[in-house]
Amino acid sequence: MQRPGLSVKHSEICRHVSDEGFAIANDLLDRGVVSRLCRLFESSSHGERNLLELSDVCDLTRCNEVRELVSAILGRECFAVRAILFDKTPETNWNVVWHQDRVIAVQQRKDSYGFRGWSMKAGVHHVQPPADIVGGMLALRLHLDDCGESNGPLQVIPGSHKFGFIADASLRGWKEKQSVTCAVKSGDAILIRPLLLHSSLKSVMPQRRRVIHIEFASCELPDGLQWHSRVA
Ligand SMILES: O=C(O)CCC(=O)C(=O)O
Repeated sequence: MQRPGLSVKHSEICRHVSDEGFAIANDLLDRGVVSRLCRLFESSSHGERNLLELSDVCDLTRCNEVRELVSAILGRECFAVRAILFDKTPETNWNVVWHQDRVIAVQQRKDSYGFRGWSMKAGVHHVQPPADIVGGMLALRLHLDDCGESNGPLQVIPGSHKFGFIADASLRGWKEKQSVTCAVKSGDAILIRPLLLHSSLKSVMPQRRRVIHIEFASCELPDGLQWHSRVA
């Protein structure tokens, strides 16, 4: 049954994210917004971290199209916590092996039960929280360039987000399951639960593949830990 206040399109996306762990939202961003963002990231090479320090990216997390979509899944109280640009260019091209996104960015290191594997990335503390915290999050991948079969698209294993942290020893079995290739156009978005197993191939096209990857959460962290960024 459709939740009250949700469009049919949003309720279908919610259902797909809940059952399969991902969904594609076609034409989420209009051409003008995409062109502005392409100009902003014209000279980036392989990627950039800490994008929530840029006002254009904060504005993007707050625009109606993004807010309505993300809050249909996480609720009205959700906020953006981390944003990264991924780019593949003819000069900087790579594949990403099957993995789950397990770490979050926090303001300070504080010991708390179930938080482990502390590291620093681009001057920011990162840590793996308990699986229910990262499992409750949502990533929105906004595509600035077309990303078909030959331009390093995201591949996912539907349903794998429901199994918490998947041990390396079980990965082999998962990799034998049917994966889905998420081919998208410029302006489309892919929503994924961070615990969904995903990978991507090298691009075999002499063309850029810019993706703004934004993570959203809707819960507080325990024991005085604070999300590194919080854009609501
Ligand atoms: O955009 C990609 O190719 C996947 C990147 C990714 O999932 C990651 O680095 O965690």
